Amino acid sequence: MRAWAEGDPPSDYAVVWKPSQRFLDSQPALRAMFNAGAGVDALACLRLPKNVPVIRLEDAGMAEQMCEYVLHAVLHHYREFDIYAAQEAKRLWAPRPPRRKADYPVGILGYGVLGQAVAKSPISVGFQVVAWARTPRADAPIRVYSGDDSRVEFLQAVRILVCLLPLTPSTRHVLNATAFEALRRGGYLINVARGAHLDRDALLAALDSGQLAGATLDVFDQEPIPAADPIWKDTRIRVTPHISAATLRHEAVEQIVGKLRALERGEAVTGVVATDRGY
Ligand code: OXD
Repeated sequence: MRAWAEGDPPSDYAVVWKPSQRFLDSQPALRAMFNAGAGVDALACLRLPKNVPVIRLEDAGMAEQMCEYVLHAVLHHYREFDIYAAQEAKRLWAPRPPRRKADYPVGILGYGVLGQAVAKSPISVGFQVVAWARTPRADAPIRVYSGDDSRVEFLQAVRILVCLLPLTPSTRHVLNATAFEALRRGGYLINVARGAHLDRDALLAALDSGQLAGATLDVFDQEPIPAADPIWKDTRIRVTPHISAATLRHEAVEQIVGKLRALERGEAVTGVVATDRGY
């Protein structure tokens, strides 16, 4: 195994993260390519070697981190910790009336490996959770709305919306004015997928009108966010630097090695990207 350098002989397998076209063009003998993350959207604009399976990471330690991040964001909003932090800064002792979890149903947009794991954590502390997926999930333990026709119905059932969709041409700007309008009033957005899922102007308009009460964003169109971006100062939006679920070296290597061995034995592996679908 080696770190690729220009002029190296072709490899049988590659582990990539946002590879260059130059690298791909220099690999005529690949048997499979492993993506060192869950999202494969960075590959979409590249010319990939033909008939070479692209295999993405599945969980590999990301689900647990995602659960922690989302549960923290849900509770932070629900328990109004931003308001208490502002009160503390003013030495203000002012308990607020308790909220009811029944008024804060959580919706998971995207019910893949990570979505299914993340759905469990708000349930464990008493929230109602529903999900939306492209295809029906008959055996899911929660209600899963499926297909484009049911997306508005799903959003109408939700106050806290968590985006975990893969980024494809059909999910770009899926977090838009129509989606925010459909949520229960005073909704809350948590985006841990990709910045391009979000129509930022629509988010700001929904925050201004009160349709949304706030947002926690971990992903952005441009990362890092430029220092001059007004989002840093918008107290309605909590910003983190794409840390909701990092690729963990040990877990990722273990998964890739396991799949590589399976491929060498001629066995099928999971996590193979359907390039027509984009994830
Ligand atoms: C991923 C990511 O796709 O880290 O794994 O965003």
